[in-house]
Amino acid sequence: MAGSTDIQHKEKTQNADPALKRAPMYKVVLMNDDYTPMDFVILVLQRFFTMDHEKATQVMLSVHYEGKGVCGIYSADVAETKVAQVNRFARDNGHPLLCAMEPA
Ligand code: TYC
Repeated sequence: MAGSTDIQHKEKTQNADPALKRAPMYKVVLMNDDYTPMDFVILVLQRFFTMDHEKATQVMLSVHYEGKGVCGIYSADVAETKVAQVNRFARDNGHPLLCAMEPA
C-alpha cells in the first residue's frame, strides 16, 4: 500500500477506541468558469496554496479542461478559511472564480 504503513492502515480500518477519531479532512476545489483570467487563477494557486508557477499552471489547466480541480486537502478550519479567502480575493478583483470544499 503506497504511502501508508500496515499500522496506519490498521488504525484507519479498525480503531480500537471509537472515541479516538481522526479529524475529518476536506478537499479545497476550484471550479472552472468562462471569465476568470488564467493568470489570475495561477496567482490564486501560488498565493493561497503555496504552489510554484509551474505547478499552479498545471492545476489551473486541469481545472480549465476538466471543470474542477483539487488545490489541497486540509482540516475543516483551514479549508473553510482558504475557501473564504479565495472567494473574497476573486470578488474583490471582479472575477467569478468559485472555490469550495468537499469531504476528502
Ligand atoms: N476557463 C478560464 C479561461 O479560459 C480559466 C479558468 C481556469 C477559470 C480555472 C477558472 O478555476 C478556473 N479564462
